[in-house]
Amino acid sequence: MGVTGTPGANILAREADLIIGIGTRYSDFTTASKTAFQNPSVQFININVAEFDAAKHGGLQLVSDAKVALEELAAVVTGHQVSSDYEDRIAQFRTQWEKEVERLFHLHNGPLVSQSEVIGIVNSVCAPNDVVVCAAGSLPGDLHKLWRTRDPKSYHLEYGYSCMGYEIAGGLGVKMAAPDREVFVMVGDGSYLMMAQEIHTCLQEHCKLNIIVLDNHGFGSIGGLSQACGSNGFGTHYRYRDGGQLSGDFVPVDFAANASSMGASAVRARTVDEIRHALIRSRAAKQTTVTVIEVDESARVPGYESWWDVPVAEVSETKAVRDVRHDYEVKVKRERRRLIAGQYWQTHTQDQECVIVILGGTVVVEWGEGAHEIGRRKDVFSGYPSAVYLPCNMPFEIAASTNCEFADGRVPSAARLKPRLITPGDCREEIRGGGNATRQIVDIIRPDFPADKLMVCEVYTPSGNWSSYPPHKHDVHNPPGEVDLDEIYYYRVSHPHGYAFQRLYDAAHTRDETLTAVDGDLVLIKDGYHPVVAAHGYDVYYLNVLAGSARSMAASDDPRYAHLRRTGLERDPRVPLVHPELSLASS
Ligand SMILES: Cc1ncc(C[n+]2csc(CCOP(=O)(O)OP(=O)(O)O)c2C)c(N)n1
Repeated sequence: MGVTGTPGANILAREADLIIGIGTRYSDFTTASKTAFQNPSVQFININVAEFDAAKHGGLQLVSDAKVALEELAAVVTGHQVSSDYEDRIAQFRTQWEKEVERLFHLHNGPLVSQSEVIGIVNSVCAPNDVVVCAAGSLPGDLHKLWRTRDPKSYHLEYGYSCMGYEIAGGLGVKMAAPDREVFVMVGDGSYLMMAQEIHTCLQEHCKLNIIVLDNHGFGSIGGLSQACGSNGFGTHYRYRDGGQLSGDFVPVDFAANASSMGASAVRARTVDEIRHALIRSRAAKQTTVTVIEVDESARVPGYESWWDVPVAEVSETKAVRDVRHDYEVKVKRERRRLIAGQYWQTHTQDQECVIVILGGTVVVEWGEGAHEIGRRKDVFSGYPSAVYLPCNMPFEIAASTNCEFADGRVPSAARLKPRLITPGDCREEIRGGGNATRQIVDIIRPDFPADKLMVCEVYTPSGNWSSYPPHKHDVHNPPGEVDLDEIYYYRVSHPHGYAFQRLYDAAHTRDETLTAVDGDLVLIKDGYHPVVAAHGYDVYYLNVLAGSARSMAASDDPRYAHLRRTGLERDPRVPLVHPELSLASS
């Protein structure tokens, strides 16, 4: 499953309410960059010999040998049966996938063959206990999807670090460990160019390898990612530099001649039949052979029901990049770090001070001075917050008493201050503005709080009202009038259809843009003015975390709008939107 998984596996993982991880490190591939498990109440049981991996996703940790744990679990679930619909669905996914593999193995791609066709041929030429070895590029993902393993020790893939150059050296190691097995090394042309010289050692040690070089004239996988990021595969082809750009003809590399020069017997094969015959001869040969196959870079094995977090440039003059960035911003929001009732998260403030603001639910926080149960509101719209301030160098644990959500705000700090609990009763309320600029502020960490840099508050803006208004900025250190603070706005909106607009512009009028903020969005303000308005019909909450040149919230208004501070308008009677006592009522 995951980035290199099949559609059925990914759909089932997305919906599953229980994941049993057996020996998995929950890597970026496996978890589709933390987006693979979307069921809001999914739970994890992690069987692993490494505590570090067993703790991932806040899972129930079964630090154990997999076989022992599974035997014990099997006894516990004896008699449990999933529904026949679920079984049928799995069977259907499996049949559909078998068809897809057959399609990819027989693409009849031309004039060059596809990589998937080559994998199909190698798989069919291999005997069940032959070993396939690979490490980096597009091959490992394609092999994960397509290769049909028939013996537990016949699939040797270096997924851990995807280290280019491992392939031939790794194949040599496999052959030394299992001299009776035929070893098929599949290697991209990029990886081959990094470390082909171990062919020489194979000859020296009489270790026979079947090496298959798939030549797509460059870094096909990176080129594909670059294209997916709107960047057109820049610099990923082996092309001559031409007029400043790498846009000339392909640089011809004779891989067969290179391999022959080290004593291997080497052939080039182009068609499906030539490749099959070459591999059959290679398998029967006594010494290392290299089969060089030119493949069509554009005939890629697709991804299925999955996503990989490959960040896209935030600012670009290229429309394609801007379009892909838009899509990226939508998808990256599916990345989840969750804590549901009974789970816990152990972490450390390291070289930062930290505020944990409980957005909803109840947790037990512990930092070495006993356990503290905090959090009484159901969500941000139903009460005042509870929070914890933690200085640098502080290990701490958060255990969820109920399903919960919390914000973790941090800023670099070396100050050795005291941890502190902040209860709803410690928070101070302020109503700012009048008319349709009335909003409610709930201060959590004010400038006079004994923290190093952090300042934190929540702001409730009723539907249709303006907030952070008149527009103000805090980007120069000029106390007491203004100090230089960075600030985040973390938005929650009372309904999934709701939204706010936030205008970001600077005093020099070089930048002026308006963002649409929806539930869960986070906006970072480094400088300039940043007023907000809540769409009619939807109350808007944002959490502000600020830090900068002073423990002060001093800011300067945009002079054009400064007079609006004194309109004399009546307070909007809807404010306060949230009452401290609500937190108790909803506990
Ligand atoms: C030592 C090392 N350097 C860089 C990378 C990043 N990287 C991953 S795949 C790749 C290109 C691989 O090219 P090739 O072997 O031709 O395989 P293809 O992508 O064409 O399938 C690069 C540069 C890596 N995995 N390992």
